[in-house]
Amino acid sequence: MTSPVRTERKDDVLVIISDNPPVNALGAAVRQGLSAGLDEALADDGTKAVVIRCDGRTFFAGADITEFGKAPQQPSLLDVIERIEAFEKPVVAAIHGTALGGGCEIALGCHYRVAARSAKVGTPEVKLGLLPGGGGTQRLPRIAGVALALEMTAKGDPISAARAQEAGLVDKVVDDAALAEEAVAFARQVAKVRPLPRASERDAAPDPQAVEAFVRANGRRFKGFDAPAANIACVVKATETSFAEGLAFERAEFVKLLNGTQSAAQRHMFFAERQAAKIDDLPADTPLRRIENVGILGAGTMGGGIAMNFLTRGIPVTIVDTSQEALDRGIGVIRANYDRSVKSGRFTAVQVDAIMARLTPSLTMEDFAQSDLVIEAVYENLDLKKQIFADLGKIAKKGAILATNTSFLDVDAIAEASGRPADVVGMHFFSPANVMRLLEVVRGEKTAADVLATVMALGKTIGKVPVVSRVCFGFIGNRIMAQRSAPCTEMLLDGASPEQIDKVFTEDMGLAMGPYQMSDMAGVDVGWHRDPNRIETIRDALCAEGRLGQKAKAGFYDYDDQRNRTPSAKTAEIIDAFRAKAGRAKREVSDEEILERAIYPMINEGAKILAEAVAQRSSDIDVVWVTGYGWPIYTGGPMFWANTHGLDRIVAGLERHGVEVAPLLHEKAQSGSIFT
Ligand code: 3H9
Repeated sequence: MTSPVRTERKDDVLVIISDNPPVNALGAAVRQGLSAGLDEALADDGTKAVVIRCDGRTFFAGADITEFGKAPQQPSLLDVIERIEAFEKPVVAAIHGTALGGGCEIALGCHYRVAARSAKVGTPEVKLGLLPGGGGTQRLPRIAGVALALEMTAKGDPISAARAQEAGLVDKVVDDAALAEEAVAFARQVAKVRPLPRASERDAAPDPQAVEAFVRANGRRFKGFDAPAANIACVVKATETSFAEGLAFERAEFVKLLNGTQSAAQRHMFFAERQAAKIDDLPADTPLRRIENVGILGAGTMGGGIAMNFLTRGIPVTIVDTSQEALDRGIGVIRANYDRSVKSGRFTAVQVDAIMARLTPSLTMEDFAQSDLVIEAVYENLDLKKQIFADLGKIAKKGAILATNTSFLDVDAIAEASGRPADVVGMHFFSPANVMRLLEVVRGEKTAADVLATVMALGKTIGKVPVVSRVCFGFIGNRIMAQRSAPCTEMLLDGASPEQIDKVFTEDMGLAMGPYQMSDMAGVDVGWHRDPNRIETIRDALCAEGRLGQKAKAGFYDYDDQRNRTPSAKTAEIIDAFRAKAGRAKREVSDEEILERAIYPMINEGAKILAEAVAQRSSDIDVVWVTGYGWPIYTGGPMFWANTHGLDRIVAGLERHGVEVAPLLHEKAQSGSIFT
């Protein structure tokens, strides 16, 4: 096998070049190639300095994540980095694209770093539940100081070349096109410098205030995660001990994280998100339709949020609603959202004006005649949607894609009504649609291949994580969510409180919200029949009392003016009354029972969704729940969590509570296999 690493001689400078598409991950062959390149530089007296650079779209994007958990191959990344730093001739990193993780650590091991202006450097290992295990936690604070090292390692966001230069992480920033040449020239300039600057030989100044401020500022963000604390501990260690001891500490912490469930879950999600973009029966080269402008029907919260995704990325939007008032209100909300982004520094006022100029409000669907894609975002009513699609089928130009944002209705029925079902697809956004990353792409019976491929690609363009679902009630996400509502109501009647049930979801399982917190946020009256005299459920009773959720400062919980939540005596009274009416006795409900009755059925439904091929793969279900429903990434989504929790345990729990176990779940539990 030919090596992905080659060398080129530029007079007295040896350039070691990696070409390992797509992202120059530092797999064994690359590490061996780098080592061989150093051998060559060492053996040749004519070589006075070395440059390490990469071909393709990026400098090394990190260790090869697919190698984790497999038998280690020599040389290790740590060995290569140590060897670079100890090298007796100057080694210069020439950085373009993104120098990430192990890639950033290679650069830090080099004596000098030259970066292309558009380059970024970062240590995102924390997002994989890890820490930079190639000496990054020890070299970063030595070069850039504790505060930036904490930001980079424990949060994992990359920084620009300019910022890296300011912090001393990069010695020179050059024009992108001139990088290769400039790096060689720089190497030549420093060829005679001795002693060589080695990060490991510098001291890292302690900065307890920075550590304290950082921990305080990020407590909420890090809640539940193991890796941020380990990253922080390693950076602090760098200020307390020798480099060698710090490195040993880093190694031990890295191995601990690597062998833990959280990192396995986060690495699973890394690949799951990328896998979700692939459609099994669709060739990767399926031609795409051009989407240069978008029509959106409905200027409400959903329509407005959807519009922002396109506007922000330079795609013009025509937004239509039935009344001038609704249109004005919707546009006002969009404007206010962008104005907030100006305040936060994300956009300038001039940029926002340019964004808003791409928005064309209209009162007639006829204005969709030239739209490449029309997304319907009106309220959930099948007859209404069918009528709209019948109209759109006539108004939209040939080749336009017609999408519905329905969250549970029959996309096939809507598609048929249009008279051109091949052009129709579901695009299910999640609220707030300008923020939430999930996009469920609902593939109808007759959705054309190029329509599906276009919408998947467009989803990525607007920064979403698109996941394909077949048509069924609620698709992947809401169908699973629906499973928890009936058992939770039953448990309220048995004696659990809304706060106890929510606690199991949030504190124990790590979800962003429990069912009752979510209900209060969305509005207890969503889908309510609106007759205060018709009280058949606990929800009807809450609504009849005006307890409509956060917006009314009362729902399942009570709220103060700052929306702080407290348990409600009134809600408890309503539940007690329902229990008494049903002639049931109040009893203790354990947290374990809540887990078994509320969470296990969600897994059971996931198994049914897989068996019916509504989802292509179990990891797609995980992506839906992590990106759209607040399932914590560190347990890897419901199906990954189920694997780690034990499928046999889940089957036993379901049976204990009289739930019919999905055949696929049963089969897997019995055969000792897992969802893959
Ligand atoms: C590390 O470095 C540990 C060390 O500190 C210590 C070791 C001792 N490995 O994202 P894309 C694949 S941990 C293997 O769609 P983009 C990816 O799966 C690592 N494969 O492209 C996909 O495959 P496919 C720290 C990788 O342009 C393809 O490349 N580094 C790796 O949107 C294209 O990826 C990171 O965490 C990898 N490291 O974004 C950085 N990276 O085509 C992880 C990517 O089969 N990577 N692949 O689906 C990224 O953040 C993005 O890939 C990047 C490009 C920004 C580079």
